[in-house]
Amino acid sequence: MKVAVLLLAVLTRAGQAAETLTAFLPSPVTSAHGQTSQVEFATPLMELESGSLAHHLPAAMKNFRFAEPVWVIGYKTTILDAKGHTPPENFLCHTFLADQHVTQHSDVELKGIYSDAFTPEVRLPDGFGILFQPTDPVHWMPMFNNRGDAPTRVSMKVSLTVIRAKHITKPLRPLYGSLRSVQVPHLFFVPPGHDVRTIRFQLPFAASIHFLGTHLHPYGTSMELTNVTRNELIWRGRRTAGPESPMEVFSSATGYAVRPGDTLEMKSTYDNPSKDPIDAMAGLFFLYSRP
Ligand SMILES: [Cu+2]
Repeated sequence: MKVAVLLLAVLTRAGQAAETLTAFLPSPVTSAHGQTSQVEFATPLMELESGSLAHHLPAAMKNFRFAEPVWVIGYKTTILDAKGHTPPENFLCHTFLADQHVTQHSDVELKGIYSDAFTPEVRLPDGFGILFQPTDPVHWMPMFNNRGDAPTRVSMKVSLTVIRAKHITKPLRPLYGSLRSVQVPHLFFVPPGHDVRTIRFQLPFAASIHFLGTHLHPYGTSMELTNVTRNELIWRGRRTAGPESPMEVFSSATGYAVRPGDTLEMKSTYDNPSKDPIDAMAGLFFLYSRP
């Protein structure tokens, strides 16, 4: 295998710098669908003031394109301190990598992937990928939280697992994404005690859901998705252990088929053990295939 060096070629377009990702590192991930590669990038060290929530600074975002067609099959984010170590506190809110700025409240379909503090790594079900063409703009949006009393400096690093289209040996099925929050604006505050919020919506197309990942803040305990029309619980995601432990994800090669017109209900649960309101977000990131 040819060892490539990660190279960010800077193209000048209309006076603005746009990056083209042109090179790929060898990846330890194996796939029956072809040789995998790794693409890595990071923010600079970002200054986070005490109390900053869902903090997204323009200097941390990236806009780029892939130099060739790639299938994204995995996405991992890591937070590093100024010395390059993983800090004990949790400064990751959530991130999106998509062909557009990801909005929280629309029926917009996107090509993209996400991560958050309790789902820092997403691996697609086997046989599926998110296809990015060289013509697709790619926007990376990292968001930080600093709930501590002191300012801090951290960076966010991304490792994407991709299969370059020219390395595909067995076809992958494309997945498309959508994001729903229980409310807009998506940052809210939960009073002390038990807090349940629901929202109902329809998907405007027939789809099979293959992946569901949650975005919660500390003390969020579960997210549920129900097909109200069919009176079926699609999935309930909980913590894998205590209050700050990773969240479960829904990942299925078979998928859950949604018919046009089916009404879905999303439900979030928080348990705030303190005497004060706590910051919260509650959403589901969907990845689905079209029939
Ligand atoms: Cu958040």
